[in-house]
Amino acid sequence: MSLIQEISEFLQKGRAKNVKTLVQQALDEGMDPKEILNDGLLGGMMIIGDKFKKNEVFVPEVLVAARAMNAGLSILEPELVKVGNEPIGRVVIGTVKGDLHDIGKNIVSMMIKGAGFEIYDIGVDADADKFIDKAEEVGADIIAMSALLTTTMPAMKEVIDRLQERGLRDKYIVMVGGAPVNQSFADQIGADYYTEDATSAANKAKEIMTK
Ligand code: B1M
Repeated sequence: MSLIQEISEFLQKGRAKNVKTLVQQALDEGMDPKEILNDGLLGGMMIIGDKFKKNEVFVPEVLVAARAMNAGLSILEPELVKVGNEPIGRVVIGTVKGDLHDIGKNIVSMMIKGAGFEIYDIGVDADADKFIDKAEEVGADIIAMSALLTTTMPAMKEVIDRLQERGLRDKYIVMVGGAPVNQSFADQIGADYYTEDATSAANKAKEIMTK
C-alpha cells in the first residue's frame, strides 16, 4: 500500500497519531504537500463522507476521522503556508452560527494565509457580531464565511444584514463558501464573492487586494 493510501486508511479509522506520523514521513520523503492534502487527507475524508451519507458510518466515526484530518493538517500547515514579511491584507474567517464544521474553513484559512494574508480565525458557530467585532478590532479587509449545512446558510445573510445595520457594509469585502453554497445564493444574500474551494478562495482574495 502506498503512503498516501495508508494516510487515507488511517484517517478513515480516526487514528490521529498514525496520520500525523505518516504525513510527517511523506513530507520527509519529499512528497508534494498538496498531494498529501488532496489524495491522502481529503481522499480519506471523502470516503467517510460518502459512507456517512449512505448510513454506513455515523457521527462518532465521522468525528474521529475529522480529528485525524485536523491532526494531519497541523503537520502540513507550515508547508502549505509560506508567508512573506508584509501581509497583503487581513482576513477574518469563521464558520457561521449553528455550524460546527471546521475542516473546510481550516483549509481555506491556510491557503489564504499562504497567499500572504494575516488571518484571524474566529472558529465555528460564530454569530454576526463576532465576525464584525473581530473585523473592526483588527482592521480587516475581508470577512470570509464558511457554512456546511443548508440550515446554517441563512446565518451568512445575518452577517451581511448586521453589517448594514451597523453602517459598515461598504467597509468590508464579504466572501462566502462551503459545500451547499453557490454563486446564486451568494448573489441573493448580497455577498461580494463566492468561491468553490480553498485554492480559488485564496486566489480571489489576492486578486481583490492587488486590484
Ligand atoms: Co456533518 N454534515 N453534520 N459533520 N459532515 C455534512 C456537511 C453532510 C453533507 C453529510 C451528509 O448528510 N451527506 C450533512 C449536511 C446536509 C445538509 O445540510 N444538506 C451533515 C450533517 C447533516 C451533520 C449533522 C446535522 C449530523 C447530525 O448531527 N445528525 C451535524 C451538524 C453539526 C453542526 O454543525 N451543528 C454534523 C456533524 C458533523 C461532525 C461534527 C461529525 C463532522 C464535523 C467535524 C469538523 O468539521 N471538525 C462532520 C463532517 C466531517 C461532515 C462531512 C462528512 C465532511 C465535511 C468536510 O469536512 N469535508 C460532510 C459530508 C461531505 O461533505 N461529504 C458532512 C471536507 C472539507 C475539506 O470540505 O468543508 O466542503 P468542505 O470545504 C471545502 C469547500 O466547501 C470550500 O473549500 C473547502 C476545501 O476546498 N469551502 C470554502 C469551505 N468553506 C469555504 C469558504 C470560502 C470558500 C470556499 O470562502 C470564504
